[in-house]
Amino acid sequence: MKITAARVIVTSPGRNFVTLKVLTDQGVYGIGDATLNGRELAVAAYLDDHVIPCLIGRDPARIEDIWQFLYRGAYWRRGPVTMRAIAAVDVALWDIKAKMAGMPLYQLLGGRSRDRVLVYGHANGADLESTVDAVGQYLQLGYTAVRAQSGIPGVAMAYGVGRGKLHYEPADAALPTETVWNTRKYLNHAPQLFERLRVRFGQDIELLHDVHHRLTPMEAAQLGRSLEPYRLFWLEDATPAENQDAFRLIRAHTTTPLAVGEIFNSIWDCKDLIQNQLIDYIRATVVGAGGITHLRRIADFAALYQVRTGCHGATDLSPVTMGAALHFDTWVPNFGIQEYMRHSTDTDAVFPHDYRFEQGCLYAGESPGHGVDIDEALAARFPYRPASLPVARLEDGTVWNW
Ligand code: KDG
Ligand code: MG
Repeated sequence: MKITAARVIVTSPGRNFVTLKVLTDQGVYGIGDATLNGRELAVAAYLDDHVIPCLIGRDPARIEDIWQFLYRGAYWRRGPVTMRAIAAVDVALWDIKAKMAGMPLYQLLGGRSRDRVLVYGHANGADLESTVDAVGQYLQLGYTAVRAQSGIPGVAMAYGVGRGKLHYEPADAALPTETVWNTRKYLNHAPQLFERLRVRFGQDIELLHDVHHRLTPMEAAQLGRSLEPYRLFWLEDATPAENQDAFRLIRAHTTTPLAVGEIFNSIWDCKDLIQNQLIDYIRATVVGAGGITHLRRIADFAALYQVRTGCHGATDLSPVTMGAALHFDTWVPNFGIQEYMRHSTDTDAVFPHDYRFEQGCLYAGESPGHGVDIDEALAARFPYRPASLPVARLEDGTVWNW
């Protein structure tokens, strides 16, 4: 069996996606996601110029060898652009292998570890009351785990507050929108949100919160401690993770569970946090961390330290990533939770898929492969539109972590 061609499809059915389609001499093809929010064309060029020419003529069954070739062979290892390109190839090859075997992907990975995949939705509102209402709407839809983000009085455009009820798209303009951040107001406000949520909805639902890298380690420790009465499922990205030792300080001061890793792209980003048990959930995902082949390695390593998975699943990860992640989640023994931000109806139409939502859980489909395709004719009707993530500044003008 040989790879005969591969092409990159860039489409924007409500937001931008980069998709790789790998074709073979047996008529079977595979699909992989390579979307990198705000930097889509960089990955498309990397695939077109440097990766696809190396794939032609190779045996698509040699997934591990092709992964090593693209990773070690580039000499310049890691990085979001390279690793997303490798992920797209890897997921497309797993798709081909599973289609050739006539099996859903989770069967090839080792079979089911669970019946369904617990997901969390994204509730947000401009103020406390509307955020509490938004959480209520998610519970009515059947969710049992909800991430809550609220607007903060005096902070224009706080992180996580969207313009729609079920969708949140931060990449809102061709050039980055500049937002303003105030840590003091946030630290005063966040506990009030979770106090209200527990009073209104009780103790049995799972609540999550994303700090989105905004705090220093000591501020994060203070927040974790002030949220302890509300028993969060996790507090995410409490401080930037380049300096992983920072999490020692947070850990020393709070029992609130910590999640990190949506911007990680290899096991080397995760290693110290995991082996020093500084986090509880690892957020690395299929598209971000080199595909199924590499994410599996991260998850197995994390299992040694009782760290569980919590794959990133915002809308900038295409349905192809969601499909592949659900097969991964169905198999992985140390599963924690899967993020699930719903895609728009246009996105769902461009990417026909067989996963489905029911009662707060997603179910991987049973069709051979990862169960997600791309309608190329429809995709062509949604051309690429430049869209950048925002930038944050402190009130004095200092650039901060968005
Ligand atoms: O592209 C950036 C988004 O994926 C990110 O802001 C979403 O933090 C996020 C999350 O937890 O889903
Ligand atoms: Mg996040």
